[in-house]
Amino acid sequence: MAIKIKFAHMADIHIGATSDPNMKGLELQTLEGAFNRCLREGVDFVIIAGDIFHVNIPDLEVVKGAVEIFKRFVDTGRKIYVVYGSHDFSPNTASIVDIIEAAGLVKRVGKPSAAGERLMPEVVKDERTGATLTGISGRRGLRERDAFEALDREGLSHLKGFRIFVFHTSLDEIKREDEKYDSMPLSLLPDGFDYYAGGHIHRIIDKVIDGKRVVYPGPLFTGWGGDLEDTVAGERRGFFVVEVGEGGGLGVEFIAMRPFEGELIRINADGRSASDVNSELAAVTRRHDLGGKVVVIKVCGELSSGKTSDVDFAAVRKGLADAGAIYVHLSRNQLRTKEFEAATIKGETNAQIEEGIFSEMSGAVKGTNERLTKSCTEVARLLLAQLRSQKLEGETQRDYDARMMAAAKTVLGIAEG
Ligand SMILES: [Mn+2]
Repeated sequence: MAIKIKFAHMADIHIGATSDPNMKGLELQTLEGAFNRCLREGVDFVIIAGDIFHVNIPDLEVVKGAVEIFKRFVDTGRKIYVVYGSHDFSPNTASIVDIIEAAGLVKRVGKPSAAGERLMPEVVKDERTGATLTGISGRRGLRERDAFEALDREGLSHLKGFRIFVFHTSLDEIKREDEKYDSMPLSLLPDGFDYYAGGHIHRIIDKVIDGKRVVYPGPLFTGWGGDLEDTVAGERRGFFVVEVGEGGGLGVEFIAMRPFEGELIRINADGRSASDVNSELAAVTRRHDLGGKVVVIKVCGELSSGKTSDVDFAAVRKGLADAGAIYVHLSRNQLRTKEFEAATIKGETNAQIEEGIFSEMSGAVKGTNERLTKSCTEVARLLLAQLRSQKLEGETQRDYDARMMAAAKTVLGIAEG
C-alpha cells in the first residue's frame, strides 16, 4: 500500500527511574536506539503517551541525555507529541515536560479549554502529514476521569484527516485481574478516532474493541521493580511503528528493544534455614554465565528458622557485581519466616500489604457502628483511598480540607444530611 503517514508510538519510558549508573546508561542508550530506529524507519512524528519521565522533576543528568536525543530528532523537522502521564505531572509546580515543551522539543496535545459546560481538548495538526492529534493527560489515581466525562464529544466528532487520540489511562476492558490500578470503561474514550495511542498499562496491547483501535506499547525500558522482573522473565519491551495507507488502512508493527540480557533466578526458601538459603545464594555468585547480565533474584517462601534479615543479600549483590553483572535486583517481599509471622505482613503489592494490615487490625476496632465492626477492612481500604486524594489545581487548602472531611464522613457512614 502507498504510505501516507508513518509514526511511532511510545509510552511509559520512565526516564530517570533508576539511580544505578549502569541502568541509567542503558536507559538512555535504549531511548537513543529507539529514536535512531525511528529515523531509519522514516517516521514522520513520534507520540509519547505519558510517563516520559519517572517523576515531574527528575535527575538533571538524565534529563540532559534525554534532551540531547529529543533535540537530534526534532532538528530533522519532525515533531514529538506527548501527554502527561501519572508520573510526570504535578498539580503544584511546573513539570519537566513543561520545560522541554517551552524549549520546543515536544508538543503537549489536548491542553484543556472550555466549550461551555464541556471540555474541548486542544487539537494539533501535524504540519508534515496533516494528521490530527488530541488527547487527555493522565493524572495519579485516575483523576483524569472527570475530564473524560466532561469531553465535548460532539465537537470532537467533526475532526478531519487521520485522527489520533493520545491518553494515559487504563481501561476496564483491558485490565487483567491481577492489575490493581484504577481504570475506566472504554466507552469514555471519544468516538471516531482512527488510532487510540495509550499509555499507563505496562504491557503490549493492540486491540480493536467496539470499533476502536486501542494500542499500548508498554515501557521502552524498565529498570526497576516488578517491570524489571517481567522484562528479565521474557516480556517484550519496545514501541509501535504505525503506517497509514492512502486508503486509511493501518499497518501496526511492534519494534522490540533489547537493552540487556537478563536472568531470573528463583529460590524457594520454604522450610529451609537462613544459612541453607545463604549457601544457595553463594552458589549463584559463583556462576560464570551471569557477567554482563541483569540478574533478578526472587526469594520466596517461609524460612523454618532464622530471620529474613539473616539472608545475606548484600553478599550476593557484591558477589555478582564482582562477577561482572550489570545490575542485581533482589525481590524478597515474598520471603517470610516462622519466627516473625505475627508481627509482619508480607505481600506482593502495596494493596495486598494494606489489606493484610487492615484485616489483622480489624479485631481491635471497638464501638457499636455496624459499618465499622462488620466491614472494617473494606471501610479502611476506602478511607485510605480517599485520603490519597491530592489537592486539585487551583483548590484552596480550606476547600481541600472540607472536601476531604466530607468524603471521609461519607466513607465512615457518618455524613450528615
Ligand atoms: Mn507508567
